[in-house]
Amino acid sequence: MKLKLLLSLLILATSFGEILANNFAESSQQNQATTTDSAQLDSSINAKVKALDESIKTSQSHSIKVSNVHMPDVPKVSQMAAIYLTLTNLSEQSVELIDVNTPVAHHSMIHQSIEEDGVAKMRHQDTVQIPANGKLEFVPGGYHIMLMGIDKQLISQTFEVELTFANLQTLKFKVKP
Ligand SMILES: [Cu+2]
Repeated sequence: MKLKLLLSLLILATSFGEILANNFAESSQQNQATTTDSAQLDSSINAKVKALDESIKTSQSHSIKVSNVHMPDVPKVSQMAAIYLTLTNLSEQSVELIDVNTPVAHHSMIHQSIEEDGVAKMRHQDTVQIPANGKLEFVPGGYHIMLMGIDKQLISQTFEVELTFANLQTLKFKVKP
């Protein structure tokens, strides 16, 4: 009698164990499936971003000329730097600059220095226009490219800055410290 009970308990325990094992196998399979899905999604997103990147890269702006590039020495304690330059528009249409990027800084943006109530301030500009057959000068006290969170190591060597215009054409120029 006791042996029978023990035996049935054992059977019960064994089948319970099997169920557990099966459930575990199933759930780990599901996990695998999810991982594969997200990996596929990732690679398809990456492919799209890359394609977009390529299409922008192959479309360089020829209507804008960059000159007078200079960057004042960056004080040792500063995490910021300013770049000055002249953008000349050789086309018959005004061109809008919409973005600035460089690998040497966390953030790069267009700033305009202004004086408000006798206080010097810097105002962030989302975009700036370079007039048709004209130029836009980035000079101290006016427009500048502001680099924030700079990498001191990278900025001490020649580095590249990329401008993006409203038509998504880009233009790269070098800054020599
Ligand atoms: Cu600034």
